[in-house]
Amino acid sequence: MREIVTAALQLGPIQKSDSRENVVARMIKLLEQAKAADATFVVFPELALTTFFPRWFMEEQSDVDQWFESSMPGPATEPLFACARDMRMAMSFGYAELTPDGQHFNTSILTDTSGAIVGKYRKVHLPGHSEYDCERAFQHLEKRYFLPGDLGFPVWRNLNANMGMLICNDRRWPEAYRVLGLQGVEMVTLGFNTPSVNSQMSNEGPQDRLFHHRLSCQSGAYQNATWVVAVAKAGVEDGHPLIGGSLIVDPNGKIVAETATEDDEMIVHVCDMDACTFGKTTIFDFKRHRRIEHYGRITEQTGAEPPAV
Ligand code: CDT
Repeated sequence: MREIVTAALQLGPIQKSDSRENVVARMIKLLEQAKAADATFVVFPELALTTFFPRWFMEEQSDVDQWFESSMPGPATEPLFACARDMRMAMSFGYAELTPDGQHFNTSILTDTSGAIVGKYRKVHLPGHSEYDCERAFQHLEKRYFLPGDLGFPVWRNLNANMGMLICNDRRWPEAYRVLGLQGVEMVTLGFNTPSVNSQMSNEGPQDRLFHHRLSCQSGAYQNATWVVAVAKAGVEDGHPLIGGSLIVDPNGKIVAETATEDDEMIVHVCDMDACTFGKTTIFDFKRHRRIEHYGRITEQTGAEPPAV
């Protein structure tokens, strides 16, 4: 058995006025709870250090850049790294990354138990729009503030397991999981900020949103025989509700733990990486069963092309 005691550390809402220092203090408190539960691996949400700022339309680049980190760790996040290092805990969390040459990404990192950053992923599937949209009940401006990720979907060896990261909207795309699956991934971490209502369809509420979220995580886990740890930033941020429903999903696609609140909350599970072996060597033994000669459209075509009527 290759067991990793894994904690999903959900964050409740972060308001625009909350400082990074305040958020990091909350993250450290959760880290301590996870340590008390014997966890050696913890997962925090997407854009964990700030409010979900892409809901706000900004024109001035200086207003945008205040939400980004130009170093990791930086002055505000160093105490989090120090705490994780002292407690010998590996972690993954998301933040807005500003590179030295001025590029903006929605990023997640993976650390080992010494606090070293061993993996970085930049969100590939950016939902929403890039200009103010008065037809929507609220804005979702990820396409305005971020570039699409340029690092692909890598998998790293960490804690004696094959680990990969996705970020929020990526979980809705089976291609993203499959690229990780093709590298033998055993643990997929993903943070999310998912509004509780659809800004373009007012009758799609929290129950539908949670259904689609669970469906996406459970199918990704099952079809690639991997653990999936999906962690929310939840609750009401400056009047805008986000779903909770942080999950740990096993390689059979079953939910083994789920949060019950929309606040800071920990769920923990002993995840055995060897539980991935059965699926990977039977029904999802890719080498034996995949038929790539028929999958060309997946990489040759972006939009749907129905037959002529
Ligand atoms: N953060 C993020 O990717 N949220 C999206 C909202 C989609 S609606 C524009 C999600 O897929 O949950």
